Amino acid sequence: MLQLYTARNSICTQKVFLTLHEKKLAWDQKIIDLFKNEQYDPEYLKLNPKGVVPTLVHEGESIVESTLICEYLDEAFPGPALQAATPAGRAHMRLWSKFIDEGIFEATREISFSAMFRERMKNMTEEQRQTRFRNVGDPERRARYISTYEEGVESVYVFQGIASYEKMFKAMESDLADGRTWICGERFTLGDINLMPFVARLEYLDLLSVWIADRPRVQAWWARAKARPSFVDAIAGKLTGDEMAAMKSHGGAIRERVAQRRAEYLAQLA
Ligand SMILES: N[C@@H](CCC(=O)N[C@@H](CS)C(=O)NCC(=O)O)C(=O)O
Repeated sequence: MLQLYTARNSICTQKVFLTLHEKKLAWDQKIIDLFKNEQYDPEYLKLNPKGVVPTLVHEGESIVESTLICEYLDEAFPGPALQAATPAGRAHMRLWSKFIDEGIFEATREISFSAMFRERMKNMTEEQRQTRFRNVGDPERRARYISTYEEGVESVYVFQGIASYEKMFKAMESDLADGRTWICGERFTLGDINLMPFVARLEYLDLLSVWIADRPRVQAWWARAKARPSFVDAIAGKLTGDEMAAMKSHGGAIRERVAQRRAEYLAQLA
């Protein structure tokens, strides 16, 4: 049996859930409470030395990194092929994974954090907060964390995140311009799966239209993506009404400023 370590509302794990549903696989899951620092438990660190979720354990092997887990599941199990059919197609598909792993994941973390988790951290004691900052081993990640906690949407990291999303949606609109159904062509692939949770997060934060109001092809792709049964099973159906309402109200509170910062970025390019 596949064993998946996850956390509530973990965006990286949503990619894995989508893949599991598309491949029609069964799994057992163990919830890691990130707010209780369970990701730093020495036993868990043996499985995932970075102390993050998700982690997949299959036949005694621990597989980490959500993009790699999704590729592993597609290759290790039968069911619909979720990778492009040709080497060139797969290289193109992995460019979308790289977009996510090398920019959009951080962008989403900063934007979500500035909207929501920051508020939650304000309710911690100073000691709890400092423990949380200290536990983030990587100094670069810690600096981001502290900046976004202290400055919220004014943090330079949030600005970089807003710019990363602008580049991503621009590239999507351009690739979809030839009328293709999915991001890599007519086959639904891990390229689409990689994008979906991140687009969903912006939608739940009531921020998506800041980037896609004037991008009809992305809008049409998104309507197709969220109509897939796997989206409902893996993402929408797993969120409670309270979680949805919290995301909408926290995101809505920074929406105007996010739109202004996007305009500032576009003005810099002009
Ligand atoms: N590149 C990793 C990122 C994993 C990651 O950062 N996961 C977040 C949840 S989506 C996490 O576990 N954060 C815990 C922490 O930063 O303490 C992947 O795609 O698996």
